[in-house]
Amino acid sequence: MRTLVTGGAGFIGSHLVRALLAPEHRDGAGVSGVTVLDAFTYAGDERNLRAVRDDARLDVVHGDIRDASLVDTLMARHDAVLHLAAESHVDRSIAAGGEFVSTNVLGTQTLLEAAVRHGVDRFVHVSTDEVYGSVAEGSWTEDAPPDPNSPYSASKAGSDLLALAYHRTHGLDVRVTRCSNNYGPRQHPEKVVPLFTTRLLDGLTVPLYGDGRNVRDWLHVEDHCRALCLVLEKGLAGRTYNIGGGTELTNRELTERLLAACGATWERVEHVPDRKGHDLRYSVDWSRIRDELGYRPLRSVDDGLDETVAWYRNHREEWSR
Ligand code: NAD
Ligand code: TDX
Repeated sequence: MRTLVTGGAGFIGSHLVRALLAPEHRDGAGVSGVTVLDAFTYAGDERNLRAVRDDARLDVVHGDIRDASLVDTLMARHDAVLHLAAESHVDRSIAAGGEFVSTNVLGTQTLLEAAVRHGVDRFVHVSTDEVYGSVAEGSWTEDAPPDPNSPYSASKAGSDLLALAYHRTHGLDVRVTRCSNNYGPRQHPEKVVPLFTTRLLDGLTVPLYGDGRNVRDWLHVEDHCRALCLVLEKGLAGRTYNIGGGTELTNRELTERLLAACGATWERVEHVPDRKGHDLRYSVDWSRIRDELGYRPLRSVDDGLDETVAWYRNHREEWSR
């Protein structure tokens, strides 16, 4: 199976490409080769693919998912699509939403049209838990209606619903995943874990939004990628899978752990005005992917965060920009 990974030079995409090319996936997922399609925006980085760039089974195409002609040519040569390319940062979407609608909605629709035209076997659309909006108590199941609050999550909800509509209308084998917050090596330093880590390592202060009581479910990126491989291999057409099972932390708790891992104290925390429309808590019920596909997360947040901080400490050449 020749697989097209959009956004494969980004944070999660580059971990996924490594996972797909790993020996245990050669037979299991039947992946014979991987093509990365990535526009190399500010978030895409050649360095993220350094470990696999000499692998003959990998082809990297610099291009835009909104380029219908390029997408059509590529789709004709692939059996499966893992679609991760997106504008991904909430704060940027609050500052300017245009690229989010253009890339996340129109880009996804361009890929779906081409996938139908070429009879692609499987299309995994990588969505997010943010499409459900905030939940004060309990956890969203896949049946909860989307109720997004930020321009980012609204654009992801649009693309998520389009993907499911292409299954219902055209019979395309679409599988949608909605994952919680990822952390791990090679994440862009705009996101809170690498932002705080790199600033602490540089002796700077870190900006904690509002009262710091917002809650996120933190999942190691390798657990997310294992779940995506399972959905590609064993998922069902038209089905949505929540992916979670990390550890829920308030931003204050997360900050506490990062301060400890970097040998710093609360004096380095700057309390700044809250993010507009800041969602209080995201939480997904991930029993479907556990019961149907046998997924469970393997990484504990304690070890995972410590390892992640150690990675940033030891790999300055990979994140200094
Ligand atoms: P990222 O910002 O690190 O990477 C996005 C990649 O997409 C980059 O390599 C970028 O160059 C590429 N890209 C952007 N616009 C493009 C375009 N028009 N054409 C082609 N390529 C383009 O994002 P990430 O954190 O790795 O997230 C990947 C996907 O997973 C996104 O769809 C995101 O919504 C979803 N997701 C992320 C998280 C998380 O915690 N980071 C959680 C759940 C879901
Ligand atoms: O400087 C900061 N200070 C701060 O307090 C930043 C950048 C963030 N925060 C807070 C806001 C959030 O409550 O930390 C929390 C996490 O923020 P982000 O890292 O920006 O992630 P989030 O907004 O939760 O969205 C992430 O998870 C879901 C990804 O960026 C999305 O792509 C994914 O879909």
